Amino acid sequence: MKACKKALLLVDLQNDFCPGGSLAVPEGDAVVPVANQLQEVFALVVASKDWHPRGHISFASSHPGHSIGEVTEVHHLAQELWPDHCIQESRGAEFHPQLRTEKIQKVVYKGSDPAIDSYSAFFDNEHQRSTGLGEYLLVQGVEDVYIMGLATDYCVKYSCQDAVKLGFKVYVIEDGCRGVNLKPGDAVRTLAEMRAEGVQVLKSADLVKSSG
Ligand code: VGL
Ligand code: ZN
Repeated sequence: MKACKKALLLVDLQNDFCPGGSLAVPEGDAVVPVANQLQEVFALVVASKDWHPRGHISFASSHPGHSIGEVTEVHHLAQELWPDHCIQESRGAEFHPQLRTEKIQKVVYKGSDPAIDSYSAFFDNEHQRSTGLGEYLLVQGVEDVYIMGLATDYCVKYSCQDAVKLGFKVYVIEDGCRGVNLKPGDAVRTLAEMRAEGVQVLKSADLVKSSG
């Protein structure tokens, strides 16, 4: 197998995170063409799917008396409470219909433990269990991971942080991400935080310009 130094990671490009979905990220669908274009310049493309059972711990509906957008505590970790979303096998959990998927070589599923949330594509929020993505990338010889998707301030952020911890060189594609922005400015602040943590912030044009 040929070693592939670079990989593109597409985070949670699912219907529920796009306009019309249950946890719609503003302009979430605007990153789908970016994902399709970037896939052309990567030999290795991987993706994550948020994949929750009904009654998942991250759903406000599982916490009577609490509402969407509140932050509660689960096993001593802060847990944002969300609308029901990305229910396993539902239409909302499917990739956006315009996303090209034929080049995606591995899809990892996260958030399937009913009692633990998983923002990162690599580990659950308690760092108890790996999705297998880190191991997969290492076996492929990957050193550089380029990350984009939804949402900047949650799953993209946690995925970038874990990728750095695992020793990858990490790039985030700014125009390939959109934020939930529970608090105004969250996504912008997240990008600044990531820069400070060693993540390089790029634009998709930096990667595709030479091939046009
Ligand atoms: C996400 C909130 C809840 C994400 C997933 O993909 O950023 N956000 N579950
Ligand atoms: Zn989720």
